[in-house]
Amino acid sequence: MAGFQVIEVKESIFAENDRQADALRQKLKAEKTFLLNLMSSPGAGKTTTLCRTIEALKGELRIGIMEADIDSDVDARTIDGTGVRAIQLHTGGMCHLDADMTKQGLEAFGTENLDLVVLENVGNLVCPAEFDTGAVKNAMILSVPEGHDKPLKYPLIFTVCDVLLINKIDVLPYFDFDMEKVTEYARMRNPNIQIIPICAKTGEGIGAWADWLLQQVRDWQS
Ligand SMILES: Nc1nc2c(ncn2[C@@H]2O[C@H](COP(=O)(O)OP(=O)(O)O)[C@@H](O)[C@H]2O)c(=O)[nH]1
Ligand SMILES: [Mg+2]
Repeated sequence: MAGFQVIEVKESIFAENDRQADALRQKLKAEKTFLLNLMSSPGAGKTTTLCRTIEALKGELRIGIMEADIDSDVDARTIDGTGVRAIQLHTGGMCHLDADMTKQGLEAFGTENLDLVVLENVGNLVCPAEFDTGAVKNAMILSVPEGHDKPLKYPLIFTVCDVLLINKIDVLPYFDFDMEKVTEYARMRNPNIQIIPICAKTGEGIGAWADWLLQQVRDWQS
């Protein structure tokens, strides 16, 4: 027998994170605040989609946006221009947010009077998917230029997301992106995933997305 001990550090990090995430969800439930974790590659259209979502829902819901980035405030400035409250979180080089970082952000933000908080996670298809942030639902955006094979290459993020927005459908004529194939591959990972094609640039499909999100918030609050 080896004379040293092996400790599964990664497992214990995830177990502790899962406990914190569950505690955060319970607190949000008591406050009737819905937290959405929005993930994608950099440039897939998270901030643009959020601006459209705010336009569609700001008459119905009190919305706040938490922007997470390694080190910039570009997105918080953009959201600030929409008139809803925004906060910028800097991860200091980390490629994802965990439940404790999300909790710190929510506490600084003050969420008691908000119906919907969206966390724009750090742009990345790998690390953010590994950590439960405490969100009620996970959403992801895959944009047409990235290609329809991504559910095959980055399975975890498609497994943990409740809804997949296929953005930039305006550029479909220029790419050999196959909507049937992406649907098939995403459902192989997650048979229950909702798939909504959108164009954040023109607003096409945003109505269907906003309806889905509003229903989730109402279900959480009832
Ligand atoms: N053609 C097209 N461009 C888009 C669309 N949505 C976003 N973009 C552009 O994609 C780039 C990245 O968008 P952004 O929202 O910043 O992505 P993020 O990094 O995921 O937050 C910007 O130049 C947007 O104008 C879309 O539906 N169609
Ligand atoms: Mg952004």
